[in-house]
Amino acid sequence: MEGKCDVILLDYGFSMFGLRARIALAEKGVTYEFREEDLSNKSQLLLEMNPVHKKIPVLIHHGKPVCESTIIVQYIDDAWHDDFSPLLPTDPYLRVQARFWADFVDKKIYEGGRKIWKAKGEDQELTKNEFIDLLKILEGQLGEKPYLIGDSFGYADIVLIPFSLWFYTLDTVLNMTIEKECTKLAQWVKRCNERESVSKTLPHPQKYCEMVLEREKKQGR
Ligand code: GS8
Repeated sequence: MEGKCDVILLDYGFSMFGLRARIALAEKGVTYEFREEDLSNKSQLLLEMNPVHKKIPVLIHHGKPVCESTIIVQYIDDAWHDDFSPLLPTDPYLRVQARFWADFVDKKIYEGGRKIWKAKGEDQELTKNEFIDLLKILEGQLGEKPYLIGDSFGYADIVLIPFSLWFYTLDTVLNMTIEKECTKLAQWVKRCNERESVSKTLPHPQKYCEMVLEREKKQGR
């Protein structure tokens, strides 16, 4: 039996990346200690455990650090391996498919969303359309499947689902119509939220949206 102190998660607020680790830990039923970092005054522990990137999330297991959210989720799947709740499929081709789509989320969805917030005026309209196009690509991958890689919720879904908070926020604050235009994705979000690991970890989208607005106000945007 592992004690709570054997597993520590260094995290911050509702970071998209930290949420991935939290959902994976919940899927595996792992008890852990959650340590909130102050990113403007990082703890010595964070600097020691992630000297390369100095970023959250960091999972510390038996005193040893695992960094980078996608790697953390894969580690959680290996370290708490069982036959009932694998996050990655066993079939080698499906495994790489899961990794491919997780990589797509990191490279395209994350960057696409950030671009919208940074852009202004006409440029912003362009970035919004580009983002919808990216979401349509994800819908193509979903097809008629319940989850991104098949019948079960797993790695690629965990990597993507925190970004559903952005969808609601973009629709509300920047008058986008993601939910209306991407109905398949909206259904997938609903399906994921039926899992306790997701619904108990993600904040309510409205609450997240209010936090984003608060942050924007503070930054004078
Ligand atoms: C990204 C982590 C990250 O950006 C991952 O874990 O997947 N590729 C990494 N973490 C941010 C907080 S979330 O926006 C962070 O720790 N920033 C602190 C800093 O940059 O100093």
